[in-house]
Amino acid sequence: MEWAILFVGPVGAGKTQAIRTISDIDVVDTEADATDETALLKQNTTVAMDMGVMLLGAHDKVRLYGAPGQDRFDFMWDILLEQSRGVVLFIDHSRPNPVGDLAHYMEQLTRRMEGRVLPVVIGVTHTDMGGPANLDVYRDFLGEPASITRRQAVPVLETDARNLHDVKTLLLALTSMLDMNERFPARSSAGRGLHA
Ligand SMILES: Nc1nc2c(ncn2[C@@H]2O[C@H](COP(=O)(O)OP(=O)(O)O)[C@@H](O)[C@H]2O)c(=O)[nH]1
Ligand SMILES: [Mg+2]
Repeated sequence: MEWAILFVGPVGAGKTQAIRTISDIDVVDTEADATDETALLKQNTTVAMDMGVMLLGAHDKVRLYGAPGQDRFDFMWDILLEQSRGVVLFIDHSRPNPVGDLAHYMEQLTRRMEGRVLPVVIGVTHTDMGGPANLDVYRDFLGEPASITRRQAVPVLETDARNLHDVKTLLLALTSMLDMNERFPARSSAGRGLHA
């Protein structure tokens, strides 16, 4: 089966890097010179999307999409989200307000998912570059379980996007959640399920 995972998060958080780290094919990217304020942050920025592919076991081919970082490519989000079965949200721990970034992206995801239930995992990057003492600030913000997935907690994992083991661990968390959802589907309405 062929399916997709969407990587989202602030510019510079590590989306492109993570896809490069894990992809089994050469990453298709559409990096171009940034012409606006994001140029101040990075020399190049992802203007449309990145795409990699991860082969999972003998049967699954997982497309890895990196969402564009610039607001004017916002419409891409909905298209990519529509095609994806799960989301990896990268938070750059060293940014001035990483919990604010988490709040922003969770809000965006909740709004755009419009009732669909997609598993989400958080990869906290750049912990080697400063920031809060530990990851509890994110877990405290999310509470348990986070409303975005309704019945699933959102794992928060320290991730260096350059490190294969870290990226694999993050994706393993996500695929385990998908697996659980398939084995134990949510009851679609009260009264059905056990005795249906
Ligand atoms: N120091 C450090 N650098 C990282 C980490 N994760 C990713 N990077 C680097 O951060 C830079 C920006 O990552 P990139 O994938 O282009 O960000 P994107 O805008 O989210 O696609 C790249 O040079 C990455 O190699 C990390 O945990 N620590
Ligand atoms: Mg990028």
